[in-house]
Amino acid sequence: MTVRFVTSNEGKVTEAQDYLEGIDTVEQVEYDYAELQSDSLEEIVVTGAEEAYAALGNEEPVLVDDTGLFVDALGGFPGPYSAYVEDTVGIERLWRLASEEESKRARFRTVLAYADGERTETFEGSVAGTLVAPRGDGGFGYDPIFEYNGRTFAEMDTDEKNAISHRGRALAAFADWYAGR
Ligand code: ITT
Ligand code: NA
Repeated sequence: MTVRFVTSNEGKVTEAQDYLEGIDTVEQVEYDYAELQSDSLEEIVVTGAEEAYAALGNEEPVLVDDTGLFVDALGGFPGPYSAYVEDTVGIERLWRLASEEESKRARFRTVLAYADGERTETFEGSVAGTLVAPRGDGGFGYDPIFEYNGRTFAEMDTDEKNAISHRGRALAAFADWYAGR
């Protein structure tokens, strides 16, 4: 069996493949499910996974991931709008905005939805860290401005990031459930 990871983001797939090695194979599938405009990552992934499963046909199960960066001092912004903010404003300018705040605390949160036509299950993970000026060239997205224990996620390799990250934790919960289902 293969899990079809429905995403346009290769970085997510690399992390899932690394994490699920020995459990199952992960294949990237690009399908543009209608991304619900919602404040809830759960709602977005559940709707997306069910729509993608129905559209892609009754084969292997699908996985959808929605992730956000929530900056404490900015009331959780950009949160569910993180992709839009990265595309428009960019991470450097988000850092500049956050740098004016006393607290640089932020949290990544991922919700994964698995759908196989019979059931839909969600798994989540989050990690708290500190925003810093961009450093490192690994990872993707906001990784260069997110520091955890003295290093940014962009300064870690995939294994190191997976061991502590929002997505790593969500993938761990998923893998546990998937192996025992
Ligand atoms: P799909 O919706 O096609 O899966 P996406 O990149 O649009 O891909 P999200 O909406 O979940 O995915 O991502 C929200 C934003 O957060 C987007 O700008 C990503 O680059 C970024 N992001 C997601 N996971 C991240 C991670 O682990 N580290 C840093 N940035 C991340
Ligand atoms: Na997205």
